[in-house]
Amino acid sequence: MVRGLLSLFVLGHSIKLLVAQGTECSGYQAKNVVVTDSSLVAELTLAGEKCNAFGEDITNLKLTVEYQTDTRLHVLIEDVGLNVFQVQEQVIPRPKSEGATSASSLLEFSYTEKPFSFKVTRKSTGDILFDTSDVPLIFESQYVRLRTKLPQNANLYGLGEHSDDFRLPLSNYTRTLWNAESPFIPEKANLYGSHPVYFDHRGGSGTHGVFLLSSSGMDINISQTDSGQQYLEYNTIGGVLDLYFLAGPEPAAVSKQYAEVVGLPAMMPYWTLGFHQCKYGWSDINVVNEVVANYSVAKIPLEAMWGDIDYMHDHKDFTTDPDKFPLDKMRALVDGLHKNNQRYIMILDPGIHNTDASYPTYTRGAEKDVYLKAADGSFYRGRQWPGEVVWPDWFSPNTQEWWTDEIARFFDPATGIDVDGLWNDMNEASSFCADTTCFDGAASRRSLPSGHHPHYHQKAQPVSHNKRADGGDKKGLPNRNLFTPPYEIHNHRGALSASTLWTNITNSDSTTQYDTHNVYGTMMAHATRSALLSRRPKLRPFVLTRSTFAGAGRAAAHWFGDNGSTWWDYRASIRQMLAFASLHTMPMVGSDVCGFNKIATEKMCARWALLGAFQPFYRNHADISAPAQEFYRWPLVADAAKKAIDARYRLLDYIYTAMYLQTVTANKIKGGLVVQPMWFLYPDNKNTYGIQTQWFLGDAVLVSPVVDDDSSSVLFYLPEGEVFYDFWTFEKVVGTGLTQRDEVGWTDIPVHIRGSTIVPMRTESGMTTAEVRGKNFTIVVAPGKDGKARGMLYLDDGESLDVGDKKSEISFTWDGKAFKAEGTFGYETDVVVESVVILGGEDGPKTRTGPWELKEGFGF
Ligand SMILES: *[C@@H]1O[C@H](CO)[C@@H](O)[C@H](O)[C@H]1NC(C)=O
Ligand SMILES: *[C@@H]1O[C@H](CO)[C@@H](O)[C@H](O)[C@H]1NC(C)=O
Ligand SMILES: *[C@@H]1O[C@H](CO)[C@@H](O)[C@H](O)[C@H]1NC(C)=O
Ligand SMILES: *[C@@H]1O[C@H](CO)[C@@H](O)[C@H](O)[C@H]1NC(C)=O
Ligand SMILES: *[C@@H]1O[C@H](CO)[C@@H](O)[C@H](O)[C@H]1NC(C)=O
Ligand SMILES: CC(=O)N[C@H]1CO[C@H](CO)[C@@H](O)[C@@H]1O
Repeated sequence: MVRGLLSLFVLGHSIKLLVAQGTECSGYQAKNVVVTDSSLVAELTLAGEKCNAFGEDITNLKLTVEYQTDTRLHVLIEDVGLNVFQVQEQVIPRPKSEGATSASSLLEFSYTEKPFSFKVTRKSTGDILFDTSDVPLIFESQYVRLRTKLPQNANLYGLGEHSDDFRLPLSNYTRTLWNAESPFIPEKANLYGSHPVYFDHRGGSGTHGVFLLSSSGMDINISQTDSGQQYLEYNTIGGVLDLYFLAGPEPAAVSKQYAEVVGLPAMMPYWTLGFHQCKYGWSDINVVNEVVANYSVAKIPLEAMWGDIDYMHDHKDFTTDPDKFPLDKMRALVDGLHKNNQRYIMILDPGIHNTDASYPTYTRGAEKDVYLKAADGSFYRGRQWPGEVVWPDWFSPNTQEWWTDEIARFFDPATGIDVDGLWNDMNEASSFCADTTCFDGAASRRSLPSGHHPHYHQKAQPVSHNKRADGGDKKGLPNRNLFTPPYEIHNHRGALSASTLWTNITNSDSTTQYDTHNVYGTMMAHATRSALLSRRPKLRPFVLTRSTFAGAGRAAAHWFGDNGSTWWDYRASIRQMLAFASLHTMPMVGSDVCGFNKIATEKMCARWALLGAFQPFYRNHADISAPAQEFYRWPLVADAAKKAIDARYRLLDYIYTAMYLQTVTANKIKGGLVVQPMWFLYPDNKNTYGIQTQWFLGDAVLVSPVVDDDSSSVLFYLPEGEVFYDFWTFEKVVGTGLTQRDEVGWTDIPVHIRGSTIVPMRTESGMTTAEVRGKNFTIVVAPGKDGKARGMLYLDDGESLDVGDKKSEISFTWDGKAFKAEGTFGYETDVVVESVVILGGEDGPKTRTGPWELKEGFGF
């Protein structure tokens, strides 16, 4: 008996393995195919027996193919009953078809009837971009598998959030997407966000993108078959196959095409490009005041101060600690900052403390019924910074109103704290609950050592969750095991529900956390943005979020979470920035400068101050357990920071212009991205494909920092024969490939201006961005090999949500002899262009002196 059971179990196991390899599943058959100029619709019916690999096969599917634009092809495979969960429109409003046809499209869809498979081909080259014929499609209640063949040595990027190589490994590699609090940003692990989009770069024949619009937990396996065929395979635990193919063919065009699907990133207020300082563990308000004063004494520009959870009373949102951070002193701090044109930003966590009868935030939320519910209808509870907490259900109809009201009350300029932006942390959502007994357990620490994660060891229990009729409402199939699904994704925190909200709880719109887990943080960021908008309807909001999902850039900026003060993390910040800014269309990103956990050393912090100054979001932040690391703490770091911030602030309008271009669809300038990897600009040059320690800020400024531990040497790449100019000396440099530079000082960072560009710079920087806005411009012309150059300057008031016509879009051209500035000049300013500097002349740079007003075109 026992033996029989055992062999049955072993047999079951090997069937699962065969099934996972796809040899046992028969796939689908396409029938009743209807083709029009712009679309194809077909029925897909299970072609054989159900194989029930990890759940139950769904017999009838519907395929819809739509040529939406000439560069975007949409392929949707969904259940005929429309019960399988699909991401809510409020999370990602679906892009409309713009009337492309199969004839006008750059892409072509073709299919095989049985077993059903499809191919996407680039017409101009005949290149097969996607081909699912290797193994049959599996579409089950709790497991969906789709595999595509890829070329050998493919150049793949994306599928964040991760801290792995920027160009993804091709063997035995799994990208798990399941948002998780991830101290120390471990390698080969799911981190705080989920971005199921990859870029496949095929050198001269073009770049394309593939976006799977799914918030389901998944393992994306990238490897080779036994016969050596390269593949990428989606293994999701639910959802439909909602695929967008983006044709490029230029890499930056793929970024723009992706943004058109998930939403263009929000335009940032000008001041947010200043330097920010934060620390968890500033013990009281006096210390915060001292930090502000010490930056001023050290003459290091400080734009914004941040309040971590220290300011709260017992870590409760919307409270201040009466002894350490009393409200009157907080108000005085913020007043003082504002008088100096500085800013203040505060943290809010999603967990709301629920056991204190005199905590009105909780009570008001309870009255409005905004919290997630447990099986018995009571509020679902867990443990977070304040102790026991409940969590807002961002899909509940009253949640926005409650959150907006709490924000309006607490941050009321007349009676509360007049913040300039908000920070959403712990919103994966992170729970300190390791198991069901946690309500009487002790509070955990924030920074669990990696490896020390709570695992559930609970038996699988089929959970019947179907309180509604078979509605065809895309809200999730009934009768699934939502707690311990049969296919186990490689969540580095352990079980699906470990250290987060239980996946079997139901949201108020009757979807479940099982399907919506990965959008929780993004929903919070959207709610926070809306609250800030109703508080100050005319101003652009600023929200920083830890957890993200595809399209989160519409609402928020992002930092890379709780990294460490190590050279490894310093390097990781570059590849993480490249992925978020250029692929995931979230340009306002950066890591905690000088590192969050552990001890920052003087030399490393000096290098990081320089590196951070050339990344979009520039904030120094450290953990409570880490020693203070403000830039003024060490002379070397202070010098590095002053030099770095001076350069950044002179480039502020150049960066702001790139930010503007990334937030609009216009294709006025090729590129128009805030950060680009080198291969975006040299797509034919194979040497650039793997580079992850250099980047372009905008499309002119190439940054090549020292990256080796405690080193003074750097090996960087300047493409052969291309013209560059040293940013610091304006000296002309012709690229010779890999270039070694030794004795790079601790306050130095190699930066070049790419030939053929024009960079508008302020003549001087200032202690705040407000001061910088009063400085004049000098326009730096960097001619390319052909002697020509072009660039752009965007100007507005820096903060209005809708600037209307009050903006200037000025394009600059240099044809080798004549300089021209033309465009629109709707933004009124007294600031002038003092001079135009033409680099690369026989006897060095030539300066032409103005002044020219920024009221109309000019030239010489
Ligand atoms: C995907 O890769 C992971 C990790 O290597 C592996 O455990 C899992 O079985 C793979 N999934 C499938 C369906 O092969
Ligand atoms: C595949 O990767 C896993 C996890 O990184 C590792 O344990 C395993 O040894 C690797 N297998 C091969 C064949 O390289
Ligand atoms: C500020 O500087 C003063 C004088 O150097 C020093 O005593 C104090 O510890 C510093 N405080 C902080 C918070 O940096
Ligand atoms: C989720 O599953 C756990 C473990 O089976 C169970 O204790 C809990 O009641 C379930 N919650 C809901 C909301 O179904
Ligand atoms: C800008 O240039 C104008 C005209 O040359 C000059 O009057 C003004 O003082 C300059 N502003 C600054 C801040 O240097
Ligand atoms: C500070 C710290 O622990 N950094 C670690 C970040 O994660 C990588 C990869 O797991 C480690 O190598 C670093 O040491």
